[in-house]
Amino acid sequence: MRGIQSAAVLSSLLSRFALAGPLTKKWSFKDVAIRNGDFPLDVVDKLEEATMPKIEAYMAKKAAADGISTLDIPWSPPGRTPSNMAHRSDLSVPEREDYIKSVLCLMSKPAKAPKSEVPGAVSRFDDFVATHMTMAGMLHDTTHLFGAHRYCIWIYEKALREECGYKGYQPYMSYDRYAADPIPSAMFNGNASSMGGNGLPTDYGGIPQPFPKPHDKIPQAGGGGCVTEGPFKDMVVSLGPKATVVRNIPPNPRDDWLGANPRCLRRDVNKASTMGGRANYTYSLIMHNPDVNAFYNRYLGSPLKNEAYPWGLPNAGHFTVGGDPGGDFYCSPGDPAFYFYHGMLDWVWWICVRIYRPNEALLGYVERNSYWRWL
Ligand SMILES: *[C@@H]1O[C@H](CO)[C@@H](O)[C@H](O)[C@H]1NC(C)=O
Ligand SMILES: *[C@@H]1O[C@H](CO)[C@@H](O)[C@H](O)[C@H]1NC(C)=O
Ligand SMILES: [Cu+2]
Repeated sequence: MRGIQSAAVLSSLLSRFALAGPLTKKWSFKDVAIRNGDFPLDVVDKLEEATMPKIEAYMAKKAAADGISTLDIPWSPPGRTPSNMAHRSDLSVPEREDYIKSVLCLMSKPAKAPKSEVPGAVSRFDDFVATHMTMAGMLHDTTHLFGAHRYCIWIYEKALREECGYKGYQPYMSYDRYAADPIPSAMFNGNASSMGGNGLPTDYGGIPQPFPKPHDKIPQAGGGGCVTEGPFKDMVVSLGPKATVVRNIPPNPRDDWLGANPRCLRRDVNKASTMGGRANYTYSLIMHNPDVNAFYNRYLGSPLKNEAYPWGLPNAGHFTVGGDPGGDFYCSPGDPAFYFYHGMLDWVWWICVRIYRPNEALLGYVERNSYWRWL
């Protein structure tokens, strides 16, 4: 019982924007904001809407200065215009299944990484894990964090599209919708259109955090063992672990962690983590930290005083699934949920840039051309 108001509107939009040729009408955000009636707009969704006119104003000004129409702004890559960008929506069940099919396809194709360098990569999916593992130092420094992860999402999305026939774009998970109860959600309920279920019960003791007590760990939520339900129950995790948060994972045979170490996907779908990603936390991060140092400190988790869930947004995302490899700083893209929470972080960046640096917001359109929402 999903609440997309009109599936017909959705499919006509999809064919207009993503499948058919460029649209002749001037693009407007209002045309494409498809809403799921089960979820009222949260404060961050409203911020997104409220800041869209800044982009439109910037585009109009730029076009006027160049003496061209908005539709003729030179976009990169060439040929992309606001009118043929893909726009976000909440995906229908068949659309979610198409996405899942393409991820399974990537997992069934041989790796391209040279065997001599990444002997443990069993599939094309693992190439992206190996990239994140080997470039982690650069990907996570302050100046590169957002852009580098946008790139990670974009190259993965490109592989799903070009190598596995996926017609859509990488969806993000809207944190707030999962925060109070992630386990039965459309993302993790373990059915055929979910991103797989929770892990079996284990006792791994929670996830250490660099904060003072009582916030020195994200408490364990009861899982942490192998995922036994949903499309990824038979997935073989091979690379790593390098910095695992779960006990009893055999060490990788190579000291660069890139050897074959076949094992199950483990998760602890964790409400204590997701609660730190509620919309009011995200809103406060965006609106109350206008200088970049404050923003990064808060983003990366300097604890909010008197908050029960003070972990920053990235932790709220990563430890939504946690486990192995999701909870491993280096190997986390080895859980396909990675691209969903990083998609959310990327969306937050897009909103920040629109508020604080609107003339750079176009960069948001360069590498990622859509913000599709899973649900
Ligand atoms: C899986 O769960 C989602 C979300 O609750 C629901 O929309 C969908 O119909 C379910 N699919 C099946 C096959 O039960
Ligand atoms: C978010 O809302 C919750 C529930 O109302 C509240 O306890 C918490 O302090 C709020 N946090 C922020 C950062 O606004
Ligand atoms: Cu990363």
